[in-house]
Amino acid sequence: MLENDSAEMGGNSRTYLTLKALIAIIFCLIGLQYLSLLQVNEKQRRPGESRALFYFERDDQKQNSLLDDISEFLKPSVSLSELDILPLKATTTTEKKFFGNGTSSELKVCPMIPPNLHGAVKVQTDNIPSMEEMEKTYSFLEDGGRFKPNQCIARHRVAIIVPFRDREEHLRTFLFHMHSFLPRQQVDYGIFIVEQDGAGAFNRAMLLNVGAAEALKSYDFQCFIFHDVDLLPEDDRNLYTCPVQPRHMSVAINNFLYRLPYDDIFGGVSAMTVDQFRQVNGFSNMFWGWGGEDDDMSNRLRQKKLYISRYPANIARYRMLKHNKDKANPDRFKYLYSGAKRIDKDGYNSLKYKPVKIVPKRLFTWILVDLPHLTL
Ligand SMILES: [Mn+2]
Repeated sequence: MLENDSAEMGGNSRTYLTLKALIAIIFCLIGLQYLSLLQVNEKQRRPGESRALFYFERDDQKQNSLLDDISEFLKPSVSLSELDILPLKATTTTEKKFFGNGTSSELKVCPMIPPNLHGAVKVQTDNIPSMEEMEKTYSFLEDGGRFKPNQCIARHRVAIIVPFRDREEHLRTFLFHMHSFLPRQQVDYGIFIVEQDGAGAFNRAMLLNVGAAEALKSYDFQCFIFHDVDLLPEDDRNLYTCPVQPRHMSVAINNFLYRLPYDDIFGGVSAMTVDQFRQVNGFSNMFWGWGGEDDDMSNRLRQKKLYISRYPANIARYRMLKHNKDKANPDRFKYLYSGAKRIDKDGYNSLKYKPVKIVPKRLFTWILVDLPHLTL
């Protein structure tokens, strides 16, 4: 009897202990989830504090003191004037110093980490100046929306390729933001706005192929950043440099609650070197209407043993501009599933198009193009 009792007792206290352990584990998990939420919401940090932090560094001090993180929310928010978006006045004076004696041969390669980053930056979406006003504001640009730093030799030559149609206001907002955002990163860049002529179904992927082809005709770019016109980066540590592996950049978008919708996503904003782009034969030309083309690229990357890389979600943050939903392409799944068979014959090597206009404007290179429906 006694033995039985004690065995029962032991059994009971064991279940009781397991129960306690389970409850403890659940609380731990809730705690961890809460901490990770705090990290995603880090944008409220003051920009000055994050200046020296780079995307691959851990902000250890921040990790250590959770209270610091919380106190950020209690402080009054930063005034907009503190986040000056135009540091270029200062650079023009150093430019004179450099080119005063007529030689640029003493220029050194730019530092790996651009020295004048702000961290979180202001994203202005209303009261955007007209194109003419912006041309004055950004008079340091060269024709074609080209920029290169003049204190050093840029490490990256980047073509920003933007598919476009009927979004004049978005375009102005985009240009206004990007030409203040990118020069601080000391990249040698150009912005290519590739506009589809006519009112037929939009073909984003083919416009990206056209942009890549035209960009390479104009300059020795090392990589492309394929960029939707309605996405604006919110943190300048999100470097628009050439990636080692293809980089998906629009990781955390406000409209998606700053969370990655799915793992293989490659749409929105993404960077590839010219080599990687050639390796996968560019984008498919078969996706007419909304959707599918970015997932097809994702499949192409996997097929050619390339990997999608990403910056952390607290840095790769974007604001999406509001617009009406486009009509989805009902055939997109059909082409998506048969993509593997087409990779070598449908893409950059089969691209045909009629350029209607190619105009190097001050703020961007405008490529107006008539897209034919290609058959294989
Ligand atoms: Mn959009």
